[in-house]
Amino acid sequence: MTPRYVESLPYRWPYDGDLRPGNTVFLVIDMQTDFCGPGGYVDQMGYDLSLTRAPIEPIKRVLEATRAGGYHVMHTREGHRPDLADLPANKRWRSQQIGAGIGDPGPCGRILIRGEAGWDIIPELAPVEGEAIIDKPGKGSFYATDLDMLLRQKGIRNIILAGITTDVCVHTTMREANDRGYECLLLTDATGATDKGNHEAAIQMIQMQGGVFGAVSDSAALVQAIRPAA
Ligand code: C5J
Repeated sequence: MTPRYVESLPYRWPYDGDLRPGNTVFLVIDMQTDFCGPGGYVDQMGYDLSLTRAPIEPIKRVLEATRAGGYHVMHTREGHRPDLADLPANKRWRSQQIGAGIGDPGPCGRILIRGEAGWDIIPELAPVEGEAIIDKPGKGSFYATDLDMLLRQKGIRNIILAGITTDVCVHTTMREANDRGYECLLLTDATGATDKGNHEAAIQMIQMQGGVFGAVSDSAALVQAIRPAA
């Protein structure tokens, strides 16, 4: 095997240079209208949508490169059943406190409910044929989903993470993946949070202890690393 690395911090990723289309997935987390579109959950809470929309263009570029290179691509969506059977009472109560009750009607349909307009992935980043979509009720993409099973069935060991929000669903997923032995890379410009300081802190945390959950890089370095040799 010829080793292949992405320039990243605090180490060149992946740790052993085993970066191939067959063992690597680009995982795009929760790029749903509810998190980055007008009238969605994040908008209803009053946060600055430009922060959660910033990763759209970098994600597009990485999608183009990973699809062209034959890498695995998967997407996640956070959301709940229409009868709210999978919505913990405390999660619902907390969302109501900030004026965006999960399950309540909003401009994009019922907030964070499966099947509603606000819950779906934004058209710019729509999955294409063959790309798995993981529907999850929580922040982490492994909890109460079949993601781990799909990854193991496909022989995937490396996970490149993008999406929103850096400090919540992306970080929780990276931590879950790291504990399961996956080799993780977070792309800083292909992620975004509802607060700039929290985005930066989440990136900083990963770089402690020699890469406590993996490594961080950006979309340009990733595209460069997987570009076919001329
Ligand atoms: C949140 C997410 N922040 N996708 N979800 O509730 O990060």
